[in-house]
Amino acid sequence: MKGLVVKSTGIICTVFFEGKNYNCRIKGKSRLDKIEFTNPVSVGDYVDFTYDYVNSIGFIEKVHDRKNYIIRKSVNLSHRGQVIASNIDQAMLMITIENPSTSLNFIDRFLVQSAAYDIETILVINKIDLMNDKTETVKKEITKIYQEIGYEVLSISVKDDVNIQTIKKNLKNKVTLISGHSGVGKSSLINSIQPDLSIETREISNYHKQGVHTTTFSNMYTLKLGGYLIDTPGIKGLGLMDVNMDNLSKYFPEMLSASEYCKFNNCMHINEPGCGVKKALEEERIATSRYQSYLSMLDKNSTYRKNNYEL
Ligand SMILES: Nc1nc2c(ncn2[C@@H]2O[C@H](COP(=O)(O)OP(=O)(O)O)[C@@H](O)[C@H]2O)c(=O)[nH]1
Ligand SMILES: [Mg+2]
Ligand SMILES: [Zn+2]
Repeated sequence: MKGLVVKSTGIICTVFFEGKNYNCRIKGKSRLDKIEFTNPVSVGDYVDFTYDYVNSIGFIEKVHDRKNYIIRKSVNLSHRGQVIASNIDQAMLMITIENPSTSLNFIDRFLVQSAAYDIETILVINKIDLMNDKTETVKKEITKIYQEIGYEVLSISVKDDVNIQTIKKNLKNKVTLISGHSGVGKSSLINSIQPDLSIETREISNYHKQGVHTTTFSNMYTLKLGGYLIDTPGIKGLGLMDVNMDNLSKYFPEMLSASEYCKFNNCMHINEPGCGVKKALEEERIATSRYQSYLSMLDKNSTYRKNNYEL
C-alpha cells in the first residue's frame, strides 16, 4: 500500500491511506544509522507499507523520493538535520503587525529560505480586526513592498471571517506549509477552515508557560476541501543548511533583476563601483528594509557559518 505520512514522532508514524490512518513503524532499525537525517520519515512523505491486522501495526518498507523537504539542524545529535516536512507545494507565512509583531527581517529571512527551497510563499496578514490608523499604515506599506516584488499578500481576520474564502481557494488540492510566530493565529485559521479538527489555540498571555525546549513535531491536517496543511509548532524558519552567501541576492527577486546592471558579475552589492542594486536602492526601486535584511543575513551568516548554525 502506498500512503502519506501525516504524523511522525521518530520511529513511529501515522500513514494515511484511502481515508484511514495506520500506525506504522519503520522497518529495520539498523538501517536508520546510515541515513543522513535524524528521522528517516517525515510528514509529507509517500511510503510503501504493509499492515499486520492481527497486531494492529504497520511497517514502512520504503520512503519514496522527495520533491523537496525542509530541515532543521539537530540540536544535540551529530551534524545530521531533522526533516520537518517534505513534498511541499507552497508556504503560507502568517504575520501580524501587533500582538505579536512580526519584523520585516523575519519575513525576508523566511522568503529567502523558501525561495532557496523553490517553495512559493503567500504572505497572510492576520488580525486586521485589531487595526488602528497606525497599524493600518504599516499593513499598507508591507503589502506594497511585497506585492511589488511579486508576492501574493492577503489581509485576513480569522476572528471576523474576513477573506477566509480566499485562503480556502489557495489551499485547495495543495500541500501547504503554514508558518509564522507563535500567537499570529495559525491554529485559529486551521480551525476556522475545518472546525472538526479542534486544534488547541492559546491566549498570547499564556505563551510563556510553554517550555522553550519542548520537543515539537509537525502536524499534517487533511482538508476536506482537498489538500493538506502542515503546521510546524516551534519552528521559526525553514532552516537552510547550505545557502551560499555569494548567491544570497538571487533569492531577493528585485535584487536579482537589478544585479543584471552590476559592473562586476561577482558583485556583492555592498560598496562595489557600478552596482546596479545600489543604484536601484538609491532610486527607491528597492525597499531599504529589504536591502537591510540582505546585509544582515550576510553579516549574521559570517559568524553563524563558523558555528554551523542555520540562517
Ligand atoms: N483579534 C484577533 N485575534 C485572533 C485572530 N486570530 C487568532 N486570534 C487570537 O490569537 C491568539 C493566538 O492564536 P493561535 O491560533 O493559538 O496562534 P498560533 O500560535 O499561531 O497557532 C488566540 O487568542 C486567538 O484567539 C484574529 O483574526 N483577530
Ligand atoms: Mg498553534
Ligand atoms: Zn551589485
